[in-house]
Amino acid sequence: MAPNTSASSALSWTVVGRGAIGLLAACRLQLAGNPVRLWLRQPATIDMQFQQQPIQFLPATPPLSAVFVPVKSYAVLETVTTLLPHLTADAQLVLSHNGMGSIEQVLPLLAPQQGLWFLTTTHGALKQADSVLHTGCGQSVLAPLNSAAQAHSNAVTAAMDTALGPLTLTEDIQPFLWQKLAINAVINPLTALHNCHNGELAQPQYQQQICAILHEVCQVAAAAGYALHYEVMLEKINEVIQSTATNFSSMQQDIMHQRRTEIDAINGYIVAQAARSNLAVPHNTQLQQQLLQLQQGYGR
Ligand code: KPL
Repeated sequence: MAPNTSASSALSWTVVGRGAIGLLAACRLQLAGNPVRLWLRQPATIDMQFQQQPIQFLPATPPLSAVFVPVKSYAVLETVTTLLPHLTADAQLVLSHNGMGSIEQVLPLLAPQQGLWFLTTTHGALKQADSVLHTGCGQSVLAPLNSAAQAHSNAVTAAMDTALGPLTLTEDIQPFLWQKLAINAVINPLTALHNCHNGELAQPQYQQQICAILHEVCQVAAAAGYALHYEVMLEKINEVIQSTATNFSSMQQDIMHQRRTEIDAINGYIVAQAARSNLAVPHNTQLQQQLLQLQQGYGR
């Protein structure tokens, strides 16, 4: 998609937090001439390096008109609630995280002219002490989630294309979220439980469990009205295992660093949706329980 730079400069962007994907987006936007500010728990000026260039981010100053919210699924509700009093009447919010379930929580909180978007990305980024590395060149899918978002489509689309493009704009994010959910439901908990690289899951001993998890996800997606083709998804999952073979998944990293994981928005979302449709999902249920136990072991 060709970026519309005049429209993107019409919005002044704030990025929430200092996670790797957020900083990657912030650096790319700022280098393209769109000044970005950071919304941090403790407001601060952040100096960092990106592609051998020094970049400085000033703390965000409300009112905020365009906010990229790349926080973990479990932090979305609290983050948006904190942002609400600081947003302009027609602010645009872009959510981006693994898992599902946040959109329906956030939509009712916004005023009629405030737009909500979701962006799902395959870019990889790694944060180091005072720099961010673009470790995997991916792409992103962006969707407006309400009519107030559609009213600002050009400006938000152009900015997100600069930040995390190449971008596909879609009217319906749900099929993309279900596909990503299927990939994360397999790779994330297995790599976290076995404390391994994504590539390890290509070993024969994991194949039966991968098929069982995916089979359940496909059943639940179908019951929710989104057909996921089992064979196609299995191929996609194997492609991601191959293409990210030497990477650790985000959930493996969360467990490794004793942080809370996104298990409730990934396998937990499957379990909750299955219950609504009276479906049994023993494999996803067991993974959710195992991960919750691991987290509880270190008090998360
Ligand atoms: O999204 C990911 C994650 O780690 O959260 C995958 C696709 C599994 C890549 O590691």
